Amino acid sequence: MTDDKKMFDINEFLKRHLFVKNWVNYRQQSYTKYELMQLIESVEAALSVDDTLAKISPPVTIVGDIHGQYPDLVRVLCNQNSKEDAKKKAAYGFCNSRFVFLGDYVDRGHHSIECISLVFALKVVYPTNYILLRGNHETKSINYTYGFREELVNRLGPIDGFEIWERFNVAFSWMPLACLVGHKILCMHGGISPKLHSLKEINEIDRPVAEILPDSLAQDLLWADPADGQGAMTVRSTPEYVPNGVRGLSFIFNEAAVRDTCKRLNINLIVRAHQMIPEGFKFFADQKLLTIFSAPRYMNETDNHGATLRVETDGKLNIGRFRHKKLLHANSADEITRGDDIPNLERKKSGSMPVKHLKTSSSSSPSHSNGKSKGGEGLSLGKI
Ligand SMILES: [Mn+2]
Repeated sequence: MTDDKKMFDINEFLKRHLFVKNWVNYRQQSYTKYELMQLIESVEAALSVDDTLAKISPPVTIVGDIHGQYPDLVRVLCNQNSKEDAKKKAAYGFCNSRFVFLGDYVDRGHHSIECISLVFALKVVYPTNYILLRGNHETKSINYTYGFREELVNRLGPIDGFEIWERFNVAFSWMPLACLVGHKILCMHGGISPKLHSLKEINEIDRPVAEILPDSLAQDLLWADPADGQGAMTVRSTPEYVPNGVRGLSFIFNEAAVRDTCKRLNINLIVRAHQMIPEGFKFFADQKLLTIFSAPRYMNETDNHGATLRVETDGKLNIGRFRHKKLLHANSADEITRGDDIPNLERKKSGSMPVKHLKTSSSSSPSHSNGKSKGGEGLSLGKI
């Protein structure tokens, strides 16, 4: 047994991902084949415990596309408190909050391995607090092409990199395809489907789903888009679903499809990701569908916000928006994360590991206190 095989410890692995020094010039993690294989094995066991339609109760934070933007992911994880929580000095952060991720952790950005390793480690350490839904980029045919495979091969070599890429895709096949938050909010990566008649049908999709088959319910959950901005497809027009010409597969659905689905499934809101939104979030169909996108300054090309959605216990919704870090704080010093909260590690006394909570008032932080002025005003799902 080599040294690296003796050393793998999931808590240390998690800690090193969250205690990142100097955001601006942060260095990427380095990985061994052995630890990634161990991580994948552990996460498969944790993922398989969730139903294909996972369930979680509020309070919970829902996060959209990440796409390899590691510093932005860490900020999302470490800033999940509202101003009310801060006043009450409530515990917060990645170890005290529940999260639903809507998929697309990998591809596009430069740190797919860090992003997927971090969320996988969180799932292993806090299995009931983290729901990791599958996005269309968590499929082999997509992440072969859009960055993940190339990143693994470049960093781990052609043989090990390719082998680990194959293993990651097996883990992806265990990810749930949708999540029900508090009985009334249905989450998925892409959208709804003409094949979705009851919530039970989602659970009837057996995992592992190695391949997302054409014209399947799974494909629509991962790929469909709302008709917003599609012009010709008016609000009440039929058909409710038309072929998705932009993606070349699945459907575009209209407002009537959203209303009918909510009624049929007895839900109040559908939350999905999958599309870059300049504001970070966008409502559709009389606020019955919400798109959340959590990769600010996507691909370093668009000056978009990121956003996350916080669902409170009483059903109130708060949307937090945040900017890409580099734009606002080009000269910022080290930023401290909650690396001291890793379980089974002795908690450091004050001074030895500084814990400086990020300011919730800053627009660079995904604070949820500003949801009111950004479209969240008066939003409540009531009892959920
Ligand atoms: Mn997507």
